[in-house]
Amino acid sequence: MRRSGWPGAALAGVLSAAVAVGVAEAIAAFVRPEATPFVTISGAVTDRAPQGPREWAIRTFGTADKAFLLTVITVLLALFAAGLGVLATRRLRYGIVGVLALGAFVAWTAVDRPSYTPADLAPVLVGTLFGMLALILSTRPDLVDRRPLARPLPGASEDDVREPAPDTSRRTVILVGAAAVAAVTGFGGRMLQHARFNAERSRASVAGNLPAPISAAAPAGPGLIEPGLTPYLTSNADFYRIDTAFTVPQLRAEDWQLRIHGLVDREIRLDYPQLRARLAIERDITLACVSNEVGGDLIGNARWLGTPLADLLREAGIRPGADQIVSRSPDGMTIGTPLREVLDGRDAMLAYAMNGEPLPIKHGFPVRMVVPGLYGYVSACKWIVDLEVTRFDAFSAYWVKLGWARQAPIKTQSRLDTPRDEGTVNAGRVPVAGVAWAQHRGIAAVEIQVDEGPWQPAELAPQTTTDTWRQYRWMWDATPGRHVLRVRATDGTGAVQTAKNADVVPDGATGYHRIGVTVR
Ligand SMILES: Nc1nc2c(c(=O)[nH]1)N[C@H]1C(S)=C(S)[C@@H](COP(=O)(O)O)O[C@H]1N2
Ligand SMILES: [Mo]
Repeated sequence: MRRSGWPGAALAGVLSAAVAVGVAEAIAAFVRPEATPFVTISGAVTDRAPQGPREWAIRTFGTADKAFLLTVITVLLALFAAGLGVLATRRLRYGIVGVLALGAFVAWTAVDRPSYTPADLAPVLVGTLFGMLALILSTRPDLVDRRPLARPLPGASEDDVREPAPDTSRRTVILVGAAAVAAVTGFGGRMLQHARFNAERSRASVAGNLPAPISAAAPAGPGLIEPGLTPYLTSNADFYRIDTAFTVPQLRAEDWQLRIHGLVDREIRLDYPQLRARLAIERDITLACVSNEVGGDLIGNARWLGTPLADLLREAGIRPGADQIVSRSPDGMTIGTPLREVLDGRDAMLAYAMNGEPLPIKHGFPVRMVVPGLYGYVSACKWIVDLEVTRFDAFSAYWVKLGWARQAPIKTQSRLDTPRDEGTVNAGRVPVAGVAWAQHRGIAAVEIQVDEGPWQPAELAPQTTTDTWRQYRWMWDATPGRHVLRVRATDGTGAVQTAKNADVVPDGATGYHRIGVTVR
């Protein structure tokens, strides 16, 4: 055949990769959604990304950091595949070696996942095979040309005869076929994955009869109402989400089991009905992410229903020397929590409901941990299935290995919600309002400073627990011009929030939130 130009060859490479990915998606529907190439590659990259780029991605894309990573992977894969297409057209052997190398790399990312089982290799192996086939067919249609050769003219070589055979149409058919296979297996595989591995029905089936708490969350009153001010309770839909899961783990309540083991006198295994049959408590607890910048919104306050964790651990019998509990989810996350805080009387819980509904799947259905006063990465394991009582010097959890602190109590912080940063307001009485938090110490005071003026005490919403944020409001007599507003809080121990600016790494940001406002 005539070696067609490089755009056609590149397209053939890209479509072959699409076939490989599509077939892998379809096979994963029979293994598990976590075994698709995109998920395993993303996982391997996430686990190895150096702190700098990781921070940059979170800062720049926020909770869209996963979408960003998927885009980068897609673009790189397409470029590599295009190169393979061009290569295969010239030297098929090299193209095949390239496909095998890519397949081997993806297989390695699958094996690299903490939750790896051999079945996870099926999608990449079958996908690679089909991708290779697609590459051969689309770059060298002559190799599968079964038509009898035209009789050579006297003196002409066989090649001369075959060369003019019209095959652009065959090539087009092959490319269109590859695109169709990729689309059908890819989208079909996705749909099948969703149908087979979706916990939504299980979640609906346990929604009707949530246990009544033996001790309810203390009613906090109506809270402060002010346009732009964060409401006291965050709805499930508005609650921030932070996790490393590229496909949200789909655990069904009826399959769920928690194992408590390690440095304990007796192992405990608990299924979902057993968990819900235990004493239930309901608590308002403000969850915060250590990656929350000053003024950021990686924080939310929910009403959690669950069972006290300390009771369960005591039933298991904690052996001397233990100082950490490591919680695990099926996607391989490990979260290390100090035992001391869990046992010190605070409302550490295994939660199964959030704001009156079973936990949303994204927020850990069927069960997650919540510990007031500790950042999420050291306390709030979602989709929890395993609790190991151990020692800090025996095991470092996921984020700790990546350079974050082992111990991470939430730092006292405050945020200005209204007026908006860089907004414009009319001169006169302007409400300045927001939230302040110092979980498990409580908020005793919030003050506002205008320009370099004195700190002014704000009005606080009633507080019934030290474990939540607290709304505040201060009425400002705003005069025309440009002003800078700052806020600071004092916690329940009397300690004033530090003015010192610190980055989120390794154990949470500090500094005062400040905004610029134009008054006209
Ligand atoms: N299984 C699992 N649990 C997890 C995480 C995770 O990546 N995987 N992230 C933690 C972090 S860093 C935070 S801040 C909270 C966020 O909980 P949310 O997504 O429900 O707001 O979950 C924690 N629990
Ligand atoms: Mo977090």
